[in-house]
Amino acid sequence: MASCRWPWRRCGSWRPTARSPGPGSPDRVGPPGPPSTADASAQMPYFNLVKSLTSAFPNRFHHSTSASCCHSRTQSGEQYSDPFKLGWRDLTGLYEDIRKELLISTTELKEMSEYYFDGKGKAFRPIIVVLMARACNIHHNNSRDVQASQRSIALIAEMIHTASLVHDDVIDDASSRRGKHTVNKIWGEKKAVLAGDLILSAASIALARIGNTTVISILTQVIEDLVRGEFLQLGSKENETERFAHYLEKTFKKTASLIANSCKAVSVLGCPDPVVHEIAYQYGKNVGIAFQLIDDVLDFTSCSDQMGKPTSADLKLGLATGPVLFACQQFPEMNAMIMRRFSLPGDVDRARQYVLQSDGVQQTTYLAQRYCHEAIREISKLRPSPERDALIQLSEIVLTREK
Ligand code: GRG
Repeated sequence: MASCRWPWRRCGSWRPTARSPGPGSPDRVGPPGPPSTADASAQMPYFNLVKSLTSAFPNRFHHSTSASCCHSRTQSGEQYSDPFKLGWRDLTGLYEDIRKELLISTTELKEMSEYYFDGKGKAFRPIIVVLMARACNIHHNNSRDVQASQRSIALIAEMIHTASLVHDDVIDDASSRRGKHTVNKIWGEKKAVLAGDLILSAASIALARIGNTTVISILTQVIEDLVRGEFLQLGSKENETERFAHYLEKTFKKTASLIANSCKAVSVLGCPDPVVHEIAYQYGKNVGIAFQLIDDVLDFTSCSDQMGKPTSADLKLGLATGPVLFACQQFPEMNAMIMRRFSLPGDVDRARQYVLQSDGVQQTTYLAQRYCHEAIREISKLRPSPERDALIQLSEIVLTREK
């Protein structure tokens, strides 16, 4: 079961040092609504933004709520100690059902497109989606059932995610993922691109079958965001202020948009109230950004065995993520390395040392905590339910995960 594959650690909360910048506002990243959040944060000097926000948050941040400390109890009275068990009840047969969507006669293409649907992923997105579906249904009319269309969104989210991983590994020339060889390493780049396309097309067919044009447009926005996010990652900004806004926009588009919009899609299917759609979207957006920030931290703090892929991978790809951007505040000599995308011999090792000597890891973790705090604030607006509490608990797990 997915829950067993989710190691997480307990960690203390972090507070920023006086000289450390905090985050941009969680609300400043990603759509919806004008002004475009990324544009807004780009226009505003980042560090002023940080100053104003730092004062809006308590200095010592800890987001434990009574709800998040409790075990979730379902209607049957059964107690769940983790949200994965609660969510997994609606996901039995997830991977078999995805493989059915991928019905393809060509043996090789079938093998390639099914390769990652082996139950080894965390299934983080499907879990969030079904929990959100139940939380919205209960909020709306106390319905305890997940609709078939809502469950389909969980499958579609995992399929879009997987298609993007397959393509991402081609772009990055990655050799391993989830502890095994990547599709591109086994079958070559050209076939890997086609396998990713095929998974995406199967997801599109499943989406069209739901037959709700609002939901179709919500989830196709994700595909545009994924592509734009990947494109943003290919570029870099010289100006330090713009650099952080660029990083957060990339983070929203590459990682958070899928979670935010999948949450919104199930809320639309379960409840007619736009206020609930916005809560679902904001929860997904903030958890998604926190998830990626922690992913960026783990690239520095975890070992490759644990992650199932090489670590320090971002530096090797020339990417300056949160820990580097914060470290650069303490060690401005990192600027030149960032600009040349760590391309000189020794750059990757030196940058890594700077990051580990700085408080970049802690600052990024603190930033992630603040996004999670925002996610909890949003989801707490829904009527209480075990699923709502599980979503609160899930945001804590995002912060303490080890892979
Ligand atoms: C094919 C739609 C499409 C897009 C092409 C390549 C690309 C544009 C986008 C890449 C987006 C991408 C792969 C972002 C990485 C997001 C991320 C944090 C992945 C890791 O997620 P986990 O840890 O992975 O949930 P598991 O293995 O558990 O599923």
